[in-house]
Amino acid sequence: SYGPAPESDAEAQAWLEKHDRRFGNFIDGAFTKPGATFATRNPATGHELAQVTQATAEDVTAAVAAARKAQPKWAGLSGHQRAKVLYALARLVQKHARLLAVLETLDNGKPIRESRDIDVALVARHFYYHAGLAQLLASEQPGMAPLGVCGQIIPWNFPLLMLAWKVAPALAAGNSVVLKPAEYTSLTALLFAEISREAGLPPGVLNIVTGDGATGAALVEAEVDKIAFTGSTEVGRRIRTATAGRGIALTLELGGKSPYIVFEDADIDSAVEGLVDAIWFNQGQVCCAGSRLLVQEGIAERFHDKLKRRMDGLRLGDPLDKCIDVGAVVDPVQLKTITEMVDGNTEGETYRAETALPEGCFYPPTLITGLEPSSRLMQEEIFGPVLVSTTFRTPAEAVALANSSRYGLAASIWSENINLALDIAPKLAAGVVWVNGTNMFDAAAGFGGIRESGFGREGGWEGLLAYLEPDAKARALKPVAP
Ligand code: TXE
Repeated sequence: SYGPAPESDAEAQAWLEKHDRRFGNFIDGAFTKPGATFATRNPATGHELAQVTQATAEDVTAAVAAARKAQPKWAGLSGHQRAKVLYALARLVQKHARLLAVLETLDNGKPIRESRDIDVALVARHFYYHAGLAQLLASEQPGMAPLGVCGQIIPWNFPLLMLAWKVAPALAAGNSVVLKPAEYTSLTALLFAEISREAGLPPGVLNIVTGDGATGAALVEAEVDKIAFTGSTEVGRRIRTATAGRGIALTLELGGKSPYIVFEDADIDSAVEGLVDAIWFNQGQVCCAGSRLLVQEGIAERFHDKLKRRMDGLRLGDPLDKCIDVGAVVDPVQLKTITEMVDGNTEGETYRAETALPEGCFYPPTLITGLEPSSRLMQEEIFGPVLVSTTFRTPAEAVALANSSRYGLAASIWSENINLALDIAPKLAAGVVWVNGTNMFDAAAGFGGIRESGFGREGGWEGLLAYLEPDAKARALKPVAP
């Protein structure tokens, strides 16, 4: 490894210094004075990056009031006028791409190669795409109206990308937003707030409140018209209960244990390489990670051997190093959860990659073979760089195994026989199915799950419709706060 250039994060450090490494909330177009704060750290080194405000229920109320005040004027703009701002946001994300990517990597621990080439690139794509939809809205969906104020709660695995998935369609449709980033990773959302000002987004249309689950719970209780949540199934369940009966819109994108099915006629090298993306991309902290390998019996041994050799070649280390394949796990709490789940398992055989393991918040790429389908690690989301594996004999058995999960987010099928793949795909209980591929996303394709992976779609027209009311008249009848 060549290691990161020494000046690689100078721009990010300068940005943090500009804010005295203390951040307030972003409400009505300006940063508020920091309140009680907590530290956000670089998980690769343990260093504190900045202090971030723990937003109170009063802060949340103020943010919602600002959003309420700003929303009618924003909705009153033509789609073309809103598109101009969304295009400006997309262009400014590209202009500040390097700073956004480095800050994301510092705060989250993901390899810079990923934040630079995947996260930030997809964020820009998302705003470009939704700028286009904003322009089409009146002609394609006449009579539809925005919901009003949207509360959005996002996780820490793709901090900026999850912001884009939620903010872009909400704004395109004429809603205003109060967004709460995850407590481990607030920094890129705060930088994005600054960028939104530069793009000319009117004050109050986008507000950011930072804090932990208590801030999230306060947002769920606030006078919002919709909650959009991505995170754990457990918190999703709580939010569903809390919003039930209030008549507000809700979308939930929750956990997963997505099957990665390899048939014996698959191109084995490609399927092995695909697994590197499926489970070691972002340290396996991906809701749709291909975390459950189902491999046909006849090739299982050969496949596992090849996979182990590939695992040994993965390089762990400083996420700012462009040669690194696997970065740091987001936080010591998450590392402890992964460690306890793997150490608590007594079944099957555990293989840890023979690769140098840096000190700190790192976990080695791990493969556990020979597990019973009903075992805990086969059923529960680990949300780390740990792949579990079992074998099947027939296509029917593969489908049964794939579907024996409480989740239903994504699935991958690997076979050189397209008839087999197309026969299996519709039988899988999953919101997204990839054939000879994995983790492929686009702003134009709706993404979301079934079963305990949640409901609602993000991306495409479906994702935009989740931010619109079918009948504009219904909206007009709703009481609007002064
Ligand atoms: O998630 P939480 P955590 C899964 C994954 C992971 C586990 C725990 O298995 O190991 O969840 O991660 C906010 N009301 N996923 O604890 O708590 C919280 O502040 C309102 C899968 O970090 O669900 C953060 O902003 N909001 C997942 C967001 O919810 C609340 C991504 C997610 O945090 C809240 C992340 C409450 N009561 C974790 N409590 C995916 N599907 O991608 C917390 N929050």
